[in-house]
Amino acid sequence: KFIKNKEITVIAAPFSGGQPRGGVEDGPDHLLKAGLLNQVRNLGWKTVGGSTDTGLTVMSFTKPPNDTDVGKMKQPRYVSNATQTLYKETAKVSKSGALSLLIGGDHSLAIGSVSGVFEAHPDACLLWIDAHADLNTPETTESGNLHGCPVSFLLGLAKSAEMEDSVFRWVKPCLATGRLAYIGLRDLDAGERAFIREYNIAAYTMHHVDKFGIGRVVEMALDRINPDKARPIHLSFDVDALDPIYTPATGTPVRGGLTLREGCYICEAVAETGALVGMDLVETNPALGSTDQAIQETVSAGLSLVRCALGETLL
Ligand code: Z70
Ligand code: MN
Ligand code: MN
Ligand code: MN
Repeated sequence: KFIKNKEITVIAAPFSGGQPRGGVEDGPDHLLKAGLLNQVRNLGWKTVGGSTDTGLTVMSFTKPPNDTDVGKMKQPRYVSNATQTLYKETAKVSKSGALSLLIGGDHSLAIGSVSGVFEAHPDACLLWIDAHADLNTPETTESGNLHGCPVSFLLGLAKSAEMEDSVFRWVKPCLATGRLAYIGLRDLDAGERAFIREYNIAAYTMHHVDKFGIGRVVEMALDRINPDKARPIHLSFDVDALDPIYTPATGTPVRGGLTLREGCYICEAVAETGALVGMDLVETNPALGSTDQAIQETVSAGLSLVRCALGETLL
C-alpha cells in the first residue's frame, strides 16, 4: 500500500566510522556474495534503480582529514558526511516509491537511512531491534562512538546549542518519541534508561520477550506506535539483537538475546502488515567471526531476517 509494484532498491554501505572495530565495512560485501539480491528477487521483488540499474547502489566513503573529536564524539565529520550522503540516496529511493533496504555497516548509518525514508514517509514509525538503545546524545555518550547515538539524532534529543554548531547540523529531527519502539534491549547506559522513562518510549527488553512471548511483544510494540495501523513502518535491525549463538560476528555481542526464530518472527509480523517502507540490516562484522562457520552463520541469519521482512513466510 505504500510501496510501488513490489519495487526495492538495495543500498550497500561499507562504513565503520561509528565505532572502533574494523571489519564491519565488509558486511555488505559478504551479504551480497551470499546471494542477497537473488534471494530478494526470488521472493517476487523487483530490484530497481541503484547506481547500475540492477537495484543495487554500493556507496563509498572517504575519511576527511583532521577529523578531531567534537566534544566526546569520535570521527564526527566522517560519520556526518557518510550519513548525509546516505540520507540523500535513501530519500531518492523512497521518493521513487521503492522499498529502501540498507545493508551496513555500523548502526550510525541509520541517521541517514531513517532520515531519508522519513523524508518521503513523514508519518512513518520506527521499530528498532537491538541489544542496545543507541539513544545516547553527544552529551550522554560514554564511549563517544556514534553508532550508540543515532536514535537521539533522529529524535532531536541533543541540546540545541551543541547541535547548532556541530557538524551534524544537517540532521533534521524526523521522529516523535511516540513513533519509536524497541525490541530486544539488554545493554543500556544510564542516560538511555533515563530518556526511555522521561519520554515513555515503547521499550521491550528481553525480560518482556520472556514474560509475554515474542508474539505479544510485537503486537504491543506496533499498537503503541501504529495504533490505527495506518502508518508506514521502518525496521532498523541490528544483528546483535539476536543471541550471539546466531550472530557471533558482530562488534558488541551480548548474551541472552533473541533466538533466530524470534528475530524472524518480528520481521514476519512486519511483513504481514504490508506497511514496510524501509529496512536497515547493520553491524554484521565478518572480521569478528572466530571461524568461517561463525561468519557464515551470522551472514545467513542476516539474510533470513531480510527475507522474512520481505514476506518469505507469508502464505
Ligand atoms: C553503548 C555506547 C552499541 C552497538 C554497541 C553501546 C552502543 N551504549 N551499539 N554496539 N551496536 O557506546 O553508546
Ligand atoms: Mn571479507
Ligand atoms: Mn547493538
Ligand atoms: Mn545498534
